Amino acid sequence: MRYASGNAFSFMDKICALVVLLCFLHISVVLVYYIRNADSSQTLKTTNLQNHQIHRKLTEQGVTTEETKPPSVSNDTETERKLETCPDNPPNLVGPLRIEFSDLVTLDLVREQNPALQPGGRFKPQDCIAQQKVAMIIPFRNRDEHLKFWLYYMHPILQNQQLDYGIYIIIQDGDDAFNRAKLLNIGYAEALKEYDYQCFVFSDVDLIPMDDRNIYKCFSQPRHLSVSMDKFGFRLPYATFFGGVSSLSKEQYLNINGFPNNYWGWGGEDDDIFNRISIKGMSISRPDGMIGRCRMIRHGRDKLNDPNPQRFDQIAHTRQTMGQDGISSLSYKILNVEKDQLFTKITVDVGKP
Ligand code: UD2
Ligand code: MN
Repeated sequence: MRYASGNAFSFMDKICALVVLLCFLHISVVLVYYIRNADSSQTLKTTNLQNHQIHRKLTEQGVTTEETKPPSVSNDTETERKLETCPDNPPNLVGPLRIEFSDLVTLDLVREQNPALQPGGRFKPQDCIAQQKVAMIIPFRNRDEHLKFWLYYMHPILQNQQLDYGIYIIIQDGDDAFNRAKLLNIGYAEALKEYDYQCFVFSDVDLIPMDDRNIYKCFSQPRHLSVSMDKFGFRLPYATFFGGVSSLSKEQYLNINGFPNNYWGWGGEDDDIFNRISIKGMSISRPDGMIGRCRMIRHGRDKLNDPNPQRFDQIAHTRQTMGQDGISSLSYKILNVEKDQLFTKITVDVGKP
């Protein structure tokens, strides 16, 4: 059939008009929804990023974002209500986490996603009293790419772990060989000047736990937290390994006179710390191998951090040196302090090898 009758034509016209009208209605409704949701599109862009799960939990648990914040109470009795100590097993932990290092992360995104932080990267839970006040200490020079990921993953994890914590990035100034252990000592001393911390977590900037049940707090013995690393095929490289991430209470740290100040360059300082702990009759506590899995951001050896050729000789003499060399003999100069919502950065002159 090539032509339709006149009647059929006008009938078709009506149908067409109806279809056009429906299309128009559909487009308007879609448009209205689109405009109303434009604000949250920023968040949608990052849906592939793991933090979502954790953030949802944080909001449920009363760590509020701008929109969900309850109106402030002028009457103090409400805020002074008796809080209980946070439980041993924080209720909102997620368990295994997907950790990947995607380019989408920026410091501004991390700031946006962690509205409950106070200047200095400080946080304490609102609905219970944290079991421990923990200073997170990171030895640092020229690793901004890694720091970004560390902050992105760690802030939500630490909040879910219900810790009263602060983040201290200790930056070695100048071009001398890197001195990781001395920077950790400085972090201990500087953090304590600011708050009554009872526990110190010492973490490489490039290590992220793959399970938030690996709680970044202190235990009855010094703790080694990074027990199974991707870089070592998720096993301990050797039984006395203490590198990566560790935690010591103030008492445990003082008992070993802190860490050595004279390991310049890569290696050995972690073994010296292990020696100090065992010489003082303490043992190492560790999470189980599955919970203690973690990822290290792949990297080459930094300039100015060549292997320390004296390390084997130094490790052999910890017993003789630890009394004089440690927190008791620590000396350094503060060059700059920067407070950000996400961290306190302290730049120091650590002296010369
Ligand atoms: C291993 C240990 C580490 C330490 C080191 C020997 C692991 C996961 N970690 O790390 O704890 O015992 O051997 O010293 O096995 N850093 C800078 N800028 C630099 C150099 C180092 O920020 O230029 C910091 C940074 O936090 C880094 C850490 O020092 O993560 C350790 O240095 P590394 O990552 O180069 O050494 P790595 O991975 O062999
Ligand atoms: Mn590393």
